[in-house]
Amino acid sequence: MQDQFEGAAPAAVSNTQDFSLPGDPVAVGSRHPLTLVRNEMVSIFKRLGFSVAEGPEIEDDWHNFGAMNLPEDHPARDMQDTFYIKKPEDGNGPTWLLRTHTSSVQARVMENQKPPIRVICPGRVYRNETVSARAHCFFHQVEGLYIDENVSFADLKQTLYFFVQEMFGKDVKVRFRPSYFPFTEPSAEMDISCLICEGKGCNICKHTGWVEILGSGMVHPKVLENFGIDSNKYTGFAFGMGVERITQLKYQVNDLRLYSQNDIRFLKQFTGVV
Ligand code: 2U9
Repeated sequence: MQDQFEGAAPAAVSNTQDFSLPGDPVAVGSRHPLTLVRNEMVSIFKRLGFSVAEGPEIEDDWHNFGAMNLPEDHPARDMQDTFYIKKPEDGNGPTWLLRTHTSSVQARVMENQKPPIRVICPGRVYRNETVSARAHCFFHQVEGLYIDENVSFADLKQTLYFFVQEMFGKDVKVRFRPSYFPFTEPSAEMDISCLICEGKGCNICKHTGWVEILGSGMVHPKVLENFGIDSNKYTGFAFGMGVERITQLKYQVNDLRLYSQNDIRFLKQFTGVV
């Protein structure tokens, strides 16, 4: 049979419809602000040679807590803070939970790769919190891990300084404050000069001129040894930050609930932002 389009006469031209009129407008969607900021964070670290790893949101106790040097009696392990799916007392077998940080992904990377390791792990994490403007039962993190010979705290500082300059501009100032995390020693939190008041003091920075944006430190030797990495030969740094926090500072979003309410009036403000 002859192809009906080949050499076929043109279709009859309708005299009741004007095909030259513009079509009905189609609403154009936009990327979620957390996706935009996550992508930007990932792109900055990729430029520094980090690769991206992802892992499961449902984790076992070892990858989320044990391997990270969180002792049995650490408060984070409490039912109040962690969503348990199955505890050992529920029956035989391992404890299953919703990961409380993406460190569990770095743990899986360390299990499967030898140093040098340079990886960032973006993803959703869960904490058993009452939902409010300032807390949510899930949020998003980007964590990083760099292990090699001769990695120092100076490397950590320079990497994170590069990150904030790319993210917030060259005028941003940084400061490190000593802190404590079971998985890093020494540990430090990093503040940046408040972008809203430029350090003069406002509600966002609680009139200090500084806002905290991340936690970091040198990987605890016990964590390295948990994965058979010789802590006399290798050192490493790690960091973790909340994507919601970075987005709050970049776009002045002051209620965490806005991120998951799907209110089109909120989301459409990001149309056109790539
Ligand atoms: C390995 C070893 C160490 C990841 C780190 C932090 C410090 C930290 C918080 C920031 C705000 C979580 O989103 S938040 O609530 N994170 O302060 N995270 S060091 O340390 C690691 C990770 C993996 C193997």
